[in-house]
Amino acid sequence: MAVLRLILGDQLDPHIASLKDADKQADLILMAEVMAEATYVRHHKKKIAFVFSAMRHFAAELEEKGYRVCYVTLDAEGNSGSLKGEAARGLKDGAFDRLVVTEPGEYRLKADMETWQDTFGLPVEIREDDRFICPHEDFRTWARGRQRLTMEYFYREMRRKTGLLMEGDKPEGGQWNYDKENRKPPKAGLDFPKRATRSPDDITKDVVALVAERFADHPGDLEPFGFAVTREEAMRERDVFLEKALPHFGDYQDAMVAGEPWLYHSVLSLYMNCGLLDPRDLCERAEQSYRDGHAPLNAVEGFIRQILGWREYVRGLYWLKMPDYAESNFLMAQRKLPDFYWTGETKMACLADAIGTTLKHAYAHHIQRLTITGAFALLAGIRPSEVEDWYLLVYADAYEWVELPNTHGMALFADGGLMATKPYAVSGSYINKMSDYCRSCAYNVKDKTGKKACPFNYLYWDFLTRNEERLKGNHRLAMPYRTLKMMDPKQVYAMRAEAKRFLDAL
Ligand code: FAD
Ligand code: DLZ
Ligand code: SF4
Repeated sequence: MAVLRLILGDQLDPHIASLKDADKQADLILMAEVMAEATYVRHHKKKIAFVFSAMRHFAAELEEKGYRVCYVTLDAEGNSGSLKGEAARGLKDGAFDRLVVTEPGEYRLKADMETWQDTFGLPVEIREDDRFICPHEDFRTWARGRQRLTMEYFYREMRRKTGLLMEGDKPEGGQWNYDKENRKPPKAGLDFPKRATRSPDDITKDVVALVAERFADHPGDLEPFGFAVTREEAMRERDVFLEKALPHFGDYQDAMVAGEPWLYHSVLSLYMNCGLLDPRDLCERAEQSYRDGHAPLNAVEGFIRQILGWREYVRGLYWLKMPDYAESNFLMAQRKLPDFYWTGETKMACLADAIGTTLKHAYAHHIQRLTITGAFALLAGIRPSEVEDWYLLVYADAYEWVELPNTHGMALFADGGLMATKPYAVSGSYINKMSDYCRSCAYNVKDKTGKKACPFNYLYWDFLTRNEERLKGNHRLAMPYRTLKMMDPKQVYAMRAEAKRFLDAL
């Protein structure tokens, strides 16, 4: 008999596992816009518009390829509001003897799906998502028996397995990792490539109107809406990146410039994560760019490491450690998320820019996420679950498999060091070195105490003092702890008093 095949909003790939053996005549492809997915956190308006528009375009792509598609819009009559409800409606009339779906990227939904078979009284086949380069079993095998799950070793194994940037069994150029060459501060006169602007087509216009009406209370700017929403458009974004930005990607990977959201970053995560671009293909194209002499090795290796290394690694870690992973709170952080995360209204120029960009574009680049919004939340001791919800809802590329390890593990050290070897705690001097933010800030980056002192400075030392018992054994923090010991206790006291005043006023 025929099969009902459910495709989720981040599975927009014609090669997705759930379509592999589809019978175009007999089977039905089900896609549904549902309130449960749009509101389990209050997603940024632009993110919802992106997902819905890309879903609608993908449904049209499938129809063009000859599939029978049932697409349920948010306002369709009878829309039950949940994926389970829509699957149940699809199966109700007895036309199908089986439901096939590709595993979702979030634990909560996977756990829900595992109950469907009992509820429906029909086989529900949940297939592994083979868009990822490292299957679950390979990650489990790699992790087995290791005391530390160091990304760098995982990455080397992935390089060997895929042959990407390899010369026989040796890494291209003799080194596995060129990160040391990828930390240049920004300098005046850098010419960042322009990104494509496109006018929304009728499908996107409809979706934008729908989101404006139904999700008016969600955070973020809905317009102007300029994301690619079809595979073709996403491929154009990819090509612009490979041609114009990739050659400089490495050098300025850690740089931040006020008012410049994209720099030399790819801005492709949202397309990879929803299925419009294939990560493997992207790595191969980046490698080709190096082989053609178009982009240098430090740029291409840096870019491939982010995708083949970090992206695959966080996904492996998420599924290996969930659901307990989300529960840890190693630093016992309990403070509420400050209101300015929702408005960007703060005198701290670095946070105002990173949050402002986020609310405007549903995007911020990695180093803003890690060393500005992430580091502030770490230093201020914000409760991990609140920070995680924020990251999950504000970014167009955010799904829990990738958001949670990055926030919980990398930015907040809430897992006690499973993922990061030390907390990414930064003081003002790091931000000043890697950005031009401090020049236009109301605070003085050189000051550690006093009304004008940069909050990152006293919060940094307060963080180290407050967490000394938990962190002093970390050898990567030996130097700052030595410096702390040598500081005048009166100065430490004054910084801690300043930190308390600041945090109490948040
Ligand atoms: P580029 O700088 O151009 O990097 C190229 C690609 O590498 C990205 O598109 C992405 O696919 C991959 N990549 C780079 N770093 C990472 C990483 N640490 N983990 C996984 N993939 C990576 N990324 C998401 O895709 N979704 C998230 O929800 C997300 N949340 C994050 C939360 C925090 C606190 C931090 C510190 C990082 C988070 N990241 C997340 C990782 C990274 O910041 C984004 O992938 C990146 O900023 C996306 O922009 P880009 O496409 O321009 O990336
Ligand atoms: C993010 C999202 C949103 C906003 N809406 C939908 C939706 O209406 N229908 C759907 O199938 N998927 C949506 N998604 C993506 C899902 O939330 C995503 O598939 C899960 O979080 C698993 O990664
Ligand atoms: Fe941020 Fe401090 Fe620099 Fe201001 S002075 S931009 S708060 S690091």
